[in-house]
Amino acid sequence: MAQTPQAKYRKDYQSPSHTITDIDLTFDLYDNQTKVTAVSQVKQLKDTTTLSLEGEALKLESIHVNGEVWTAYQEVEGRLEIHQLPEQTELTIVTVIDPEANTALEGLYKSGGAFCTQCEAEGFRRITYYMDRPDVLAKYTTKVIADKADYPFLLSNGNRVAEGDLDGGRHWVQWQDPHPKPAYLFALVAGDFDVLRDTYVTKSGRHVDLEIFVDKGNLDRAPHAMTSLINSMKWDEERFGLEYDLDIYMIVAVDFFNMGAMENKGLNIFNSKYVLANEKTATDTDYLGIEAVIGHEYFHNWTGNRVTCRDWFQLSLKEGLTVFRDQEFSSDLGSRAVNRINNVRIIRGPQFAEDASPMSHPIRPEQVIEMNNFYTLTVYEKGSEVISMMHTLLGEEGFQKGMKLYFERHDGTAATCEDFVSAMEDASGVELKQFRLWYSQSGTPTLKVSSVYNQTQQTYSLTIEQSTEPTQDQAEKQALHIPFDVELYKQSGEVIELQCNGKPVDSVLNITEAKQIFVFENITERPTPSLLREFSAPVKLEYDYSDSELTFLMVHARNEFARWDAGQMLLAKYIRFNVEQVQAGKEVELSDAVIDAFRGVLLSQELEPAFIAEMMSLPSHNEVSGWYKQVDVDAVAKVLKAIKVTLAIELEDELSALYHSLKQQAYTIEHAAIGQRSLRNTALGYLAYTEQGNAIVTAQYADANNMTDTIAAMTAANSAELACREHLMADYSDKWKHDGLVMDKWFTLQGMNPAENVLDTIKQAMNHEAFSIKNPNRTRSLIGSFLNMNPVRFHAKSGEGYKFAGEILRELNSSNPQVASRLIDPLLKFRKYDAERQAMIKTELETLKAMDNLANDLFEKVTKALES
Ligand code: B3K
Ligand code: ZN
Repeated sequence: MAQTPQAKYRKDYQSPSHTITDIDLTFDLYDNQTKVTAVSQVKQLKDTTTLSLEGEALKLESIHVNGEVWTAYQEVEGRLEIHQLPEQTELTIVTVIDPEANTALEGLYKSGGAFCTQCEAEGFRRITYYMDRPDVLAKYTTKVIADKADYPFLLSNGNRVAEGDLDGGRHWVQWQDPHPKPAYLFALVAGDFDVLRDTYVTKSGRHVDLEIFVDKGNLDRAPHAMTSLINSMKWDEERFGLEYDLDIYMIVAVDFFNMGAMENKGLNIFNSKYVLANEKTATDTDYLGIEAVIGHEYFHNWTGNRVTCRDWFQLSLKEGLTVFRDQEFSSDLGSRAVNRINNVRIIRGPQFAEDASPMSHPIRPEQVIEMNNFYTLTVYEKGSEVISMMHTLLGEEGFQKGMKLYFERHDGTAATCEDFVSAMEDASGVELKQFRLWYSQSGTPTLKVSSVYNQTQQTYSLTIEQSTEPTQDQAEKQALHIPFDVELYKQSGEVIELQCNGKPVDSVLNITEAKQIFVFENITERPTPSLLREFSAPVKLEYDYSDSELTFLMVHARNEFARWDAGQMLLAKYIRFNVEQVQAGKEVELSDAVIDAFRGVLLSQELEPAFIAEMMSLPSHNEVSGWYKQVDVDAVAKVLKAIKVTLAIELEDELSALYHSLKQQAYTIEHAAIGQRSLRNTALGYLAYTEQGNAIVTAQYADANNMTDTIAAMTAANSAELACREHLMADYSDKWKHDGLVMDKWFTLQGMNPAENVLDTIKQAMNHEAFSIKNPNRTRSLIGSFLNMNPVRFHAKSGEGYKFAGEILRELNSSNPQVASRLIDPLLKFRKYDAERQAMIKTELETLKAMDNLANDLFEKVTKALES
């Protein structure tokens, strides 16, 4: 490696020496030689005449200062230093870049036939030399020049202000964005598209043109994205009082994109996965994902764009808050319980795993080598949980007051997490001093709870102890302020009014110390406690529930989340117990009471189908793995499968009846219909393990009139290794081989295939005409699913899974380090496996570390893992 990459520290933040108030950009687009002219108005802020600009992979053509050729500059690794600069300057820099060679998909690159950009976090420096930091906010004017036939649409941020034709078949369009913004929100697109158009009138009467650009021929897959956008705009007005602030909102769908989507001001660029959907090509999950991501990017217009981040350590300021907002949006539009369950699954599974990994970091990281490595579940999802806890502590009214004050104080500026918490505190009067620790402390807290019922005194006490284990980045942990939501139930199912010291108390207890005892009075019988309701804090709960208490809560808890959670705790007890059984060479056992409890769920007349489906879903292998310091991959898989098979066989009649009763005629994406399909397909997933499995799955595949049912059949065939699997896979590939996005579902199933020879199948799939390792969606589908969702085969004792991962990572390190860096995560947790596996994974990590062109992205993760 050329130079050991250096970490940056949050504590070292320095405000900028200069600022740029306006920038005028001209792009003369060519595949390999795009000329970028940047004319910046630079203003000196501190006592230095040297301006330091970031830049990577740029060819510098010229520098002018106030129109004169400038020679007082120096190009150093990753930067350009311009000396002797006057206090107020017009700085003109011309650079040349090569979009076609840009396989990292950061900066300006080509996706299929179109030019597009991705500048967050630090991609603008691959376009021109600039103060590429979020606290420099400038007004942008952008002129895009390109061939008119190939690129009829030339787009950038803001409003279109001028256009014209040029000689040689070229044309130009000029855009102006009135809102000052940091460079990471800059965007440019040039291409030929089909456009779906609509309009939205904001509550104050502004007419907004809505335009969604998709590849030619895909117009019939854009309406759901448009509906989602309109719903988002309306929801943000109604729930948060926030209105859109430009006359046009554009979304462009591209096939080559490193993540989900990007909130560039007025010109969102999306991974086509989060735009394109119709019933033939997309599953219900895809539809809901599109709604959530369209919402997320739209909500960033206020939480991210109008108020941006002072520095990248503050990323959760915009991401945690915007995830919270998109989750509220999805919950207001659909089922709150189902949304909560799915979000909690992410926290308890992969987020807790991240906390326990070498990459552990607080939601506001203290040190970073490669910023792209910190777009994590911790910053996003745990960040959202932290916002959600504030919402719990302040209530909706207090929280909205806080948001209002936050915008009053910080609109148009770059702010910090501290600014946000202060606004919440000042507006509501709720003290958040200790609460702030959630921003600086990493790791997952554990709440150990025990209870005592005193019949004579009629009291019930809960003793709550909190602790957080040391993490790799932070040895010492302190007590956090944890909102702990509790309810007590009588045997009749009646909720007991909580009362302490003679006064009624709220169900949300404030845990602030290492150990606290809460004594509830007037408790006339031994109650059943419902603890950590709604998952009121991102913590692990330990309480010694009996089976009968859990089956009681599954029926009587008055909120759905608590019912589901009780079911999960019951399953968890049996999974843990059976893992030990299997390790001792014994058979997997499930009690009749457990089977009956799930029978009761299936037969329930009052529960929503979507919710029953969630109740019936077992925790994933990954989630279960997280319960152990050292995980026995094969034993966990064996237990999960055995429980599934046992429930399938024991409940076959009920599952069958449900399955047949839930058949729908026409496809609609109304929430009730989605819920019914979800339950029917959950039943199918079980039935696949019974004798009728092959027949019922084959029939569903043949009859399906929508992608949800098709994929459910294929998934069931895949997991249960049914005889029909090969035929279904071949038929699907035949039908969809020309459509990469639709083929991603097929690639995912190939990666997850439990068969012993899965690696051969995967290597064959890499030669499929729809596959390209250059396309992040394809790579994530095929390779990512193998690494993350096929634990038994990936961790095969032979070590071939690890070797394969190593090869792919070495290749991606050169072509697309961001994608490589996402893929490597399962390898970082190598300490969780037995000595032999550890050694084999370590070899792969060491081979990577020894590469001389190792990208910062992988360098940061590999070195942390090897230090663990
Ligand atoms: N802000 C972008 C993520 C950028 C990731 C950069 N590696 C999308 C989002 O969170 O909305
Ligand atoms: Zn975001």
